[in-house]
Amino acid sequence: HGEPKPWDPDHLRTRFVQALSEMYRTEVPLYGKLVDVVNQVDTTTLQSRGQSLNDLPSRFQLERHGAIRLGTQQEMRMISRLFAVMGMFPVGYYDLKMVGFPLHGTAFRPQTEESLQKNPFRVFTTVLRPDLISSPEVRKMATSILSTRQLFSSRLIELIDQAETSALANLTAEDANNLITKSLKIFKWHSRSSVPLETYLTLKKEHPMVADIVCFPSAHINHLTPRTLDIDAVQAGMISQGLPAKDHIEGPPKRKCEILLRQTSFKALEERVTFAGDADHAVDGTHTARFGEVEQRGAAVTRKGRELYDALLAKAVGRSEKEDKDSDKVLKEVFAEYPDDWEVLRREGLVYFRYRVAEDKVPVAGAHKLEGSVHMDRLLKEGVVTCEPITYEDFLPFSAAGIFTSNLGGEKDGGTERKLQKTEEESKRSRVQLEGLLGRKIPSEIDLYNELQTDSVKECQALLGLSEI
Ligand code: OOG
Ligand code: NI
Repeated sequence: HGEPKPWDPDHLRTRFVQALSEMYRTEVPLYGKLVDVVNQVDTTTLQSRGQSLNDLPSRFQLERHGAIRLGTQQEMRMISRLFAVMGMFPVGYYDLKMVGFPLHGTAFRPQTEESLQKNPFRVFTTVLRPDLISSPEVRKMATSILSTRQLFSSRLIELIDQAETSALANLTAEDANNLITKSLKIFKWHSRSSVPLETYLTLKKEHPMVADIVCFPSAHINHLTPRTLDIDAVQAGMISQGLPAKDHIEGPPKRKCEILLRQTSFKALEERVTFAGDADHAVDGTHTARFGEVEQRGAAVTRKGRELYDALLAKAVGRSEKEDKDSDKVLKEVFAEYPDDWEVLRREGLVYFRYRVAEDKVPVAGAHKLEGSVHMDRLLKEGVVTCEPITYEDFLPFSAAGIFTSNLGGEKDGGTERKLQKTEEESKRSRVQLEGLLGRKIPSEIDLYNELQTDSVKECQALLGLSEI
């Protein structure tokens, strides 16, 4: 093996998330507490399986996602170049207009199975859309303040430039260290606002997100989320340790076969901020933005699986509003309709799977009995091929938006449906805008999972010398 090369994208990404996690631990001590709860819970969970933390695949050791909100197109373009150096590329389009935020964005993450295996760190990255700021004065104020912000130092831009070209070969380990330290500055919290309190309050009145983006010299990371094996236990642990946890886990209910993403969080902190003073003296105030979150990841679902998930979630929300019943209980009842057995989920095409030829079944040249076309069900039954669900690597920020729109969709006059269509078309347009800005298509996450599954079937086919599976 040998030492990883300092400019290996996977290696840079791992170093970066390590550094980011350390920084966030000192900035938000509650994050550190949360990580400790997660480690305790995971250790206990593994003990009950006769395992220890060291038995987890390496990707689990420091699995995180973060979120940042950027102010301008230039910032978005530059961050996409920085993330590419770390082996992270845009996946999935998220139009936050649907939840009333003047933002849209994508998740930067590794795309290949190999990179994901090493470290699946992902950053949910949004950018402000000034066209969605309703007041022309506020829009002007926001864009003018942002126009002078310098998130990226000139040395960092130089390093990114070099990394993108053949000059990469000349970059040293020290340059790599520099890239990490200079990048961290972009995500760092600043308790000193770049604007006077009055400006902050005007922007906040338009939308708290606008103030959060515009009033600070950095694009502070607003949360960093560890992955856990048992989110219900973490939730209980947070409450028993006095962390300000929210009282409800988002996403699907607890199941035998976990799908998609279950998340919970502790509430945003009220932080002291010094605002630029009118005269010589600064003014003290506060800002709430940064919070802690934890997640449990399950299997990636197919389009059909996602449609069923969205439909059941909407049904559950509708019912718990009408019946005024405990929403977790209703969720559990409604999701009884979602198959909870891996083989059923596989056969019904609800979940994506990674197929592999069983180790002892890889045929010695010419010695296998199979020929031509064999059905996957038979290969699995005979133990020639094994399969495991593919992990969901993405986000679900629209669970809430989906619920909202389908509730409206229940109206009989058809007016809402028309409105929704318009939103979808608008969404398509803004997606194309973001793609233009990034200079590349944003693949849908579902297409990527589908490709992974198809490739794994092809791999089995080739190894077994079959013409078709
Ligand atoms: C959106 C963050 C989305 C998640 O876990 O769904 C996200 C925001 O910037 O507020 O991190
Ligand atoms: Ni998050």
